[in-house]
Amino acid sequence: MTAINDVVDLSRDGEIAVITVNSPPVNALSAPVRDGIATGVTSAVSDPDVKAIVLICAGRTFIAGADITEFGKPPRGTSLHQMIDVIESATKPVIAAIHGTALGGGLETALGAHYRVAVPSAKLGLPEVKLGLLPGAGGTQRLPRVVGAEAALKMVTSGNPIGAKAALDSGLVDELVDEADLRGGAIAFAQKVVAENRPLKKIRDRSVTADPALFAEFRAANARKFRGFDAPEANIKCIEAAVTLPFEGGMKRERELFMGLMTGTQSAAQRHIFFAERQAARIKDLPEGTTPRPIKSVGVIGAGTMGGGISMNFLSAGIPVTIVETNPEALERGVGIMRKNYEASAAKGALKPEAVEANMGRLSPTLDLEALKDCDLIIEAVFEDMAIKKEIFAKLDRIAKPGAILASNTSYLDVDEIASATSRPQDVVGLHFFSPANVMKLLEVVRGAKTAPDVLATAMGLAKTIGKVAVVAGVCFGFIGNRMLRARQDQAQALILEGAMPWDVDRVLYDFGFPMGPFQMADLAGLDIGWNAATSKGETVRDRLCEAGKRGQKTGSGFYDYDEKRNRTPSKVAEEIILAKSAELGITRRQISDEEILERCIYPMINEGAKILEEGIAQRPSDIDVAWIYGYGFPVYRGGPMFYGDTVGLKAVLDGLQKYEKVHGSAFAPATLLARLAGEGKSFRDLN
Ligand code: 3H9
Repeated sequence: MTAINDVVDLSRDGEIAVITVNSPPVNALSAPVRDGIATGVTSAVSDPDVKAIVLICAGRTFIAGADITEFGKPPRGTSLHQMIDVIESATKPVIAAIHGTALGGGLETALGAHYRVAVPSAKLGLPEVKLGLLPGAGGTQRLPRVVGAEAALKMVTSGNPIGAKAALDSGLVDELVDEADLRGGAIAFAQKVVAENRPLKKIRDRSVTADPALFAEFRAANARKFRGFDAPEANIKCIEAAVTLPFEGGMKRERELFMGLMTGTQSAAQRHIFFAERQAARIKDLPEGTTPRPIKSVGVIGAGTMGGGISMNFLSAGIPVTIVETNPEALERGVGIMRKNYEASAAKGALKPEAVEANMGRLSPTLDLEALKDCDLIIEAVFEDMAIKKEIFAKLDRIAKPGAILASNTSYLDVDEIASATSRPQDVVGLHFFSPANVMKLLEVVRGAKTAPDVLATAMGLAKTIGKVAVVAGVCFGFIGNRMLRARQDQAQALILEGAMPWDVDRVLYDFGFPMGPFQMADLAGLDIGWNAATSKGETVRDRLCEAGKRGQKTGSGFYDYDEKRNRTPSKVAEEIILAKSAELGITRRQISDEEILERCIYPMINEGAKILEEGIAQRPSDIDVAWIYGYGFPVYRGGPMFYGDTVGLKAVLDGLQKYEKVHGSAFAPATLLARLAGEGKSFRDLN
């Protein structure tokens, strides 16, 4: 074996040269990897004893893409295009041997090869769209030439990989080889190619056609999903180019569109989130070598919407759950809803039919809290009431086995006070799931003053097991997400009393990229959350809507009126209530611009985020971004509130806050940290 450089080796197996990339963790195409592959191929081609070349990777995966950390830096070494050209124009067959994930530039590399073999568990995809990009090394031109324009459109715009079997069926992979022996299988395949004197198949020489209507139909069918994003449209244009232009023309178009995305703010935001999400899993002051506690069984208290959704996460991950309720009807209802949710997923094809019973079979419903005595983790998901929570935790302290983790799903309450009801505050942690808990990806892990390091490590590991993105938060009212949400809600309420209408505020935030505005969200959640008919004083617009029986979508009206199909129209009654309330408060209503609506909703959130950082509630600005993207639908192409603040410029945010502070007072008083960073010409990203 010859080492070409630190990350690429060249070896021989009879007449077959084997180029092995070994660049952990994911064999990304850094400059040394590109140089090494190009040199390896060139040297194998010039070796008269070599008849074919296998390109394979060591470690957990085939090449998982371009090296994202190189983006935005000056180019070094062999470019990806040059490297793929060397492979494709090799005069001896090159066979890519794929395991793990061949993604992005990795799949583009494999598409440059003349043949591809894969193990059955391999996955192949072009995920660039998820980074706000498009496959910029020929992927958009070569993929459709193999799998057809329609399948290519789906792959590049969703970014989702396909399995090896589907890749074989579509011609993307030529042969599946034994899972346990990729190298042996690839070499045997190469020998076959040589023995049969198979041609050097260059994908670039193929052509692809498509019904011209395909593209318009595809755009129309996905308009909602692609709303606000630049990358899907650029990807579609590239596939269009593949069917309308010769290969070189298509490559040129791909390059232009790639550069447009690469230099834009959306891709910068989406790449920020890629790394932020991974960064969030790291707890800064966790002692090295902290071992998580094993979690083999989970108890959930409360079979309501949250308790049911939380349970589903563990059941789906193969972890048995004991769910406890106080009355049989509520238990039966809760369990029934979980089953229905699983059945709905199976009907949509998102879940294998047999998984419904397998998942439900792991659930033990009970009315007896004592049944939790053997659980490794117990999550309380009852009503937001401190007295009730403390009573439950005192009971758990008596029931739970030593070392069990006791968690609360509280969204606002003081986790330290809850922990004080037990004799083991070190085992208590907040696990704040977001509704619907089986769907939303965020998990806020609330760290109490006494929470043990191994409890935190367990929570972070468990989040990964159940497919969540975890963000650590300290104890304060509303933690990271809801505390910032409140800053926005306060402004939304103020704006409708000053002159805007709920539908104006909703439209501005929808256009910004949120899936819905605050009033639509309130109608969806139910206006009567936290409202009490007996004690209502009709102080807020919301109180009055509730008093008028308008409690949101479930009653057919709230801020909006809803028809049977849940189409909404602005509510006249809501409008009258708002106008009356403004008059009572002596407010002369005025025209409020969209710009003001946006700034007054978003800047206080950024400011609150700065306070959260100052107080050490969040570890880093990027954690706040992750929380808002995965828990509240902040548009990922804006990178989260803190990244957005950086994009606008902290000086501009500070100026905006000061301008509104003069008129509206202390709600806009700038955080010290924000003022300091703005004064120093810095950004939040300098703190990450
Ligand atoms: C592209 O290819 C552009 C081209 O079309 C054209 C250019 C001209 N680069 O996710 P994990 C790091 S765009 C650099 O925890 P997993 C990651 O940050 C690229 N680093 O593991 C992490 O580092 P750390 C298209 C990368 O097993 C570590 O590897 N490709 C890259 O859960 C482990 O990652 C993609 O978008 C990279 N490309 O999942 C694929 N990828 O340990 C992106 C990962 O310091 N990657 N790292 O935190 C993935 O989807 C997942 O990482 C993968 C493994 C599925 C591969």
